[in-house]
Amino acid sequence: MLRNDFLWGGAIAAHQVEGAYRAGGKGLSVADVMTAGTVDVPRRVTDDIEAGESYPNHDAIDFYHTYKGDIELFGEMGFKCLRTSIAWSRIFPEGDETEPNEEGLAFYDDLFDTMLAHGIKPVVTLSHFEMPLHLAQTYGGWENRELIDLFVRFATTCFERYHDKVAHWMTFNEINNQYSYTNDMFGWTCSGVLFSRTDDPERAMYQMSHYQFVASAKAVMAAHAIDPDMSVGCMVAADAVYPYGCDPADVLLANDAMHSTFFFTDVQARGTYPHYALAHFARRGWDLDITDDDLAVLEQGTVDYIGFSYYMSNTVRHDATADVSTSTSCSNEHMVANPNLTATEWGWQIDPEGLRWVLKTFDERYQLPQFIVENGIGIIERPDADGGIDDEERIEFFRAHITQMEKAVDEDGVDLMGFLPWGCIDLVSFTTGELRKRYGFIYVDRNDDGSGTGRRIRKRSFDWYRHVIETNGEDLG
Ligand code: BGP
Repeated sequence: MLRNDFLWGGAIAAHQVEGAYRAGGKGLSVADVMTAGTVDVPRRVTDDIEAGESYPNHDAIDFYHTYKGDIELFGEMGFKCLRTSIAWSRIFPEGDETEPNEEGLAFYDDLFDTMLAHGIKPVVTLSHFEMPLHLAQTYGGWENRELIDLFVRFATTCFERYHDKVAHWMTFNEINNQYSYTNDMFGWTCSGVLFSRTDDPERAMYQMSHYQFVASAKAVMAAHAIDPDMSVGCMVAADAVYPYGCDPADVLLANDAMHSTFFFTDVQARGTYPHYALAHFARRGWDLDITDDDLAVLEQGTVDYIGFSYYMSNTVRHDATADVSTSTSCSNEHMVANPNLTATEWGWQIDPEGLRWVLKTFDERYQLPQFIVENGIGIIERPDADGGIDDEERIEFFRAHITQMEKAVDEDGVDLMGFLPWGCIDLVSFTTGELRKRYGFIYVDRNDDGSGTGRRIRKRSFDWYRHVIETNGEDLG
């Protein structure tokens, strides 16, 4: 049985929905210089906004202007909460101002008030792939230690302003994406750095992660000091990694591959660097900028819960090699397809039991509350002749994942706070910038070529999910 106050809801992120990229005094963010891509063509990061290029985050689904109606629809589904992010560049347009932008703060005041008026608790990510562009271009992104204080200023400003409206926070979205240091996009979105321009991308990744760990821990401490009722989690992309076979080489490889997640949760949940990481730093001969003061901060600022996204599992085989430099689904060069699973059109392997595996594994490792803050399936959809959208595939996807989630709670004793389907309203894909990769219970009539009325249409899954929430997950239809 799920707890009575189980947080059913949905998840979105500022840059993937809001649009209005110049409105209300907003500065440019790293997302504003990312072009549109596809599953085969990676998004490009441009130095400036190039004339004639398509930047899908500039308009997104125009949530900045439509949020009142959209939130009403979420309320109709019975959402208990909605996860979104605060665009850092709405609050500190350049990132290094000493005073925040009041217009940006007021926007989120009204957004959160609107949610609360519908009985929807805001769950907020502070940095979801949208740091101010100025910090990336002038400071060198998270390679620069100064970003710690700038982030903490931003975080503190938000905690002080919204503590009576927002109880659940997360610091850095999918902080572990940058573990894929052969892929420029992930360095850019997590840290404002193009790995291909660094001398040693792997070292840069660990150094930037360290500064973010310190910034995150300081934010946790600040939140607790401002209002002890606020809880702050980490947020990682948790993809289960399986050995392809029982060859011990595969098993060891899969175990190591999980460091792409555990390295980040180990530091943020336990407050110390794990032995395998210290051994790795020593083996590489790196002298990373990690001070004794930093280590003390990490120990004090451990997170209150593990927030994570779950989309797929991956499988590794020691005698296989894959090109992962543009992969959106795996950071491991030994990745192979799992013959037991099917995959989406974007190559993401569908594995509901992998969600239970992740929940069990985190619980056994940390004994902390967990929060599934993203899960979902991207599908190409179009309204049928009657104007409706019959998304049975999405319903099946969620039915299977929620079933496994409930087993993890009932049979494995996992302490679970909530479940938030990603992209509860269609939005701009992060990895490809496409709108055609639709995740929502609500269809948005907007296409990649800019056409469409913007009209919102309830898909069949809309009523299905409303019923799931109504029965607290007892009846999955
Ligand atoms: C996660 C991100 C989200 C989101 C989701 C789906 O990596 O936290 O921002 O977009 O994945 O990915 P995509 O949009 O590429 O399908």
